[in-house]
Amino acid sequence: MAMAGESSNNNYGDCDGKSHRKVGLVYDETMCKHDTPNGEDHPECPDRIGVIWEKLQLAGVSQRCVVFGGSKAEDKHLQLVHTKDHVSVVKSLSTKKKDYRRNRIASQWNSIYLNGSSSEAAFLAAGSVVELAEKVAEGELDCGYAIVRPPGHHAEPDEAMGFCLFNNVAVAASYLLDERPELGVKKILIVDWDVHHGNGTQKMFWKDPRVLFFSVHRHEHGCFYPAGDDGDYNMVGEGPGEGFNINVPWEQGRCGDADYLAAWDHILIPVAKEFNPDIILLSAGFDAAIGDPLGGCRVTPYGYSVMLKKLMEFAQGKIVLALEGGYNLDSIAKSSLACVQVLLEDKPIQGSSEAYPFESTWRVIQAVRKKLSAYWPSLADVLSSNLIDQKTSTPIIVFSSSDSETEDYADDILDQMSRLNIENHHVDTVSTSWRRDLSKVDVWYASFGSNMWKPRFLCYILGGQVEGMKKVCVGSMDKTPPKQIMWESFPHRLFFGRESSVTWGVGGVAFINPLTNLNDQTHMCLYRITLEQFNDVLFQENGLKVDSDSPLFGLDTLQLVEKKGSIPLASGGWYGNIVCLGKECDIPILTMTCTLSAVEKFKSGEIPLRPPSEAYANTMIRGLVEGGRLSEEEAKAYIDNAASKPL
Ligand code: X5A
Ligand code: ZN
Repeated sequence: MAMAGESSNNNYGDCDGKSHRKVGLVYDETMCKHDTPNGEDHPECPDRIGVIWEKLQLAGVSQRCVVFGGSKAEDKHLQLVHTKDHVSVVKSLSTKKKDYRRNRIASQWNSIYLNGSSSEAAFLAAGSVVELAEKVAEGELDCGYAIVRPPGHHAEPDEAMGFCLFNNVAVAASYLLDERPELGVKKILIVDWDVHHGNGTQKMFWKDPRVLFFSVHRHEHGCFYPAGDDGDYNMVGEGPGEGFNINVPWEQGRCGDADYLAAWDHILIPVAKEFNPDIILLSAGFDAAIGDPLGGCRVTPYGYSVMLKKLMEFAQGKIVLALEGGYNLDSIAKSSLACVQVLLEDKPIQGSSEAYPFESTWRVIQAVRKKLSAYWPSLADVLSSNLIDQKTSTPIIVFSSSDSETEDYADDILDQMSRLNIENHHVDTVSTSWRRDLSKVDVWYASFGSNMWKPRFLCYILGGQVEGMKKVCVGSMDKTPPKQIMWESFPHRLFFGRESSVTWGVGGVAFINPLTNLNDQTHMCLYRITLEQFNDVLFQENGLKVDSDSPLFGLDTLQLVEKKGSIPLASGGWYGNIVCLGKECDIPILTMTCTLSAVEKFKSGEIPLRPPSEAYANTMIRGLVEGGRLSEEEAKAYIDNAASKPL
């Protein structure tokens, strides 16, 4: 099979001397031609693979991989898992001259559209996964990612379904086992983290102990697509394949990193150790990603990278990702990039997620472990109550996530916030219900000073004080810890000023200039909290009480700051100026600093610039180091630099 792409694309050896893994990528524009017959919008759209490819190129990672164009699957390989009939029906689509003939075929299947290029794309998608899996199995590549469409995991032996025509991953698995015995692949682990159950793959290996199929999916007791009992945890396989089919069926939406990683740590990873696969094929749908319009779950790029990294400990890292679903273009591009960076092993994984699994998640995990412990002894232990006590109970749903039946993509949070704003306006003016309203909106609070150290920030949420603080915090009314934590850098100037503060005593505290300056970069730790909690942080930062009748910063002000970039509030405190630094996952990133007029006073010397006290600097250093952002030396140098440069 021919190598496609620019010849410069095979320089997988690094110029800086660091060796990283030989990672294969398949991308072929031809697969963009599969589209709806009349150009109607559809979530499984041609741009999906294009945006992923573009992201990998812009990030400079595709250039460090071995890139292949697609290759078409052979009929006999497709027939390892599909009926002869199904293969020939899909093949025949290309010769049909009229749309209505294809539409007739499409209408006999569930959730399928077809055009004149669907057949070619389907053969390419399957063939590309086969080719990539073959190269990884042979050792020519260490691992790889096939950026293909149409997806595959819903496709059953004799029918297309759920946007899938051929079961790409299943074809590749059977090819390795049945057609290439000399490669020595005897056991394959298929992991399916697409938000939907991989019903097709499950069926194809139902009685086959050579393939361990693991699918984690939103199930909702059989109400989520593809509805029914197939995705239930009781479905463990049959005959010689009994015990080699594992379903983790979420009872609810909104599952995120914590839920998925709990399934990894307490089900998949122990079983993978026992099974000891020769290669892993990953049905890598990204529709459980935060922001996905169909999935309604919340896995972050960081979550995907940790899940992938954990799988790379098996089969000497031989792993092949094949794209399945994923319908938010931004989310799938970012998640894909995070995964390829893990495949390249070129830097430690950045980020953290702080939320706990849902109560329902522990219930599901316990049920799965109990059912499967008959086949996998490592699942037999009862999980400790300390562990399962770490949970988040289900919050009130405001931004309801869509599901398969409604397929409503109107999850534009801003849009919803402006609606909220209108609906709640008169309520706010006649009562003090601001807390209830603002508790329904999430923001990222970006901290650049002592709050970068999580235990110090948690004083503002849970109450209390940490080493070096001279004052106790009361905490916020809603004591839920941040739902997520993330690090980013922003083009603002960090500086330290004031003679002393109540909390830290003598020495300057951190500010940023509200104006952007592309020559400066300030590290910030982002906490995902509610707008209600943000107000409580703001109250405490500015020495005010949290039992106020009105918020300092409400939905109207949020809209304004998103437009204007920064707005001073009537708090009179040092941190009463709110700055909007942008958005992440459609959620605004806010920070608090001094006003522009205060910056002028720092510049003129009317208020002194002062380096921070040792206790304050140490708190910042702990934040930067424990958050994985900088080494201790780098953190010290970063603070020294900010404290010594004139404004
Ligand atoms: C591959 C994939 C989803 C089908 C949903 C149909 N299919 N409502 O994510
Ligand atoms: Zn899906």
